[in-house]
Amino acid sequence: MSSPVYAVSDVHGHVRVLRERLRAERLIDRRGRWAGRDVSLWFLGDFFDRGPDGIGVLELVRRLVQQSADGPGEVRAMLGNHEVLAIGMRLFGSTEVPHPGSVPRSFERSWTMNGGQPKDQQRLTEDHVAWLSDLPVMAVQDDWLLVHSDTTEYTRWGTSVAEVNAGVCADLRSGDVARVWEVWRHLTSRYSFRGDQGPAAARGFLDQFGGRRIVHGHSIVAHWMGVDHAEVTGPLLYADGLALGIDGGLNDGGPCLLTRLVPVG
Ligand SMILES: [Mn+2]
Repeated sequence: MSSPVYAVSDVHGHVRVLRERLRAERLIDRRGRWAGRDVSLWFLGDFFDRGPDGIGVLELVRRLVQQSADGPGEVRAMLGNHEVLAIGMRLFGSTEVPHPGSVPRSFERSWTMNGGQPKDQQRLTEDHVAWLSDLPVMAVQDDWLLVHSDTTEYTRWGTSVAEVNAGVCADLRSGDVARVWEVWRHLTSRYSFRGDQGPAAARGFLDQFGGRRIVHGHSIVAHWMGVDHAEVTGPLLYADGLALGIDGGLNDGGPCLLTRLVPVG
C-alpha cells in the first residue's frame, strides 16, 4: 500500500490555525517540527494575502520542506495565484502592464484589491522570491493531479506536467512584467470543472496530465454550495468524482481543510 498523502491549500496568512491542524494530524510535533514519518504533505499555494502572517506561513512551509528532505515522509509546495501576485508586486510594483483595454493595470493595483498585506511585502526577501519562483504549479502523485486553481488555463504552458512547470518558472524569472502578469491572470481564473461541461473538462485535463482525480484549492467550498461555512465539514467532491475542492475559506471564517486524500476506488 502506498503512503498516505495529505493536501492543504489557501492558508492566506493564518499560520496559527495551520499549525494547530498539522499538530492535530500529528504531522508536526510540539516544537513545530516535521513528524509525518511516511506521509506526503502538499501545500497547494496561497500562503499570502488577506490574513495576518503570510511570511509566517511561507517560512513554516519552507522549514517543513527542509526538515522532510532526508525522510521519512515528504513535504512539497506549489504556487498559487497569490504567490505570483506577491512576486509581481515585489518585482514590478506600480509599473503599468501593457494591454489593449482602457483601465490601467499594475501588480500594485491588483495586490491592493486582492488583500495584499504591506507587512508581508516588507518581510519578503530576495531569497523567498527565488525559492517561490522555482516551485511547481502542478504535480501528479499516486491517484491525484494536484493544482492550486480549478482552471484548465495551465494547458497554455504545455502538454505535460514538466512542460507546464518549466514554462511558468521561465515566465516568473523572465523579468518581463507582461509575462509575469499573464501567469497571475491565468492562475486566477476558476470554475473550469463546474457545471454541465465540468466532468468532460476534468476528464480531458486528467487525460492530458495524468492522475485519476484533480485536487485543488482556490475556490471556497461554501461559496460554491451556497451554504454557510459552518455547514462545510470537509472537501467537496464533484464533477462526477473527478475533482476535489479543498479550500475551506479560512480567510473568510471557514475551516482549514487539511485533507487526507482517499485513493480513488
Ligand atoms: Mn487562489
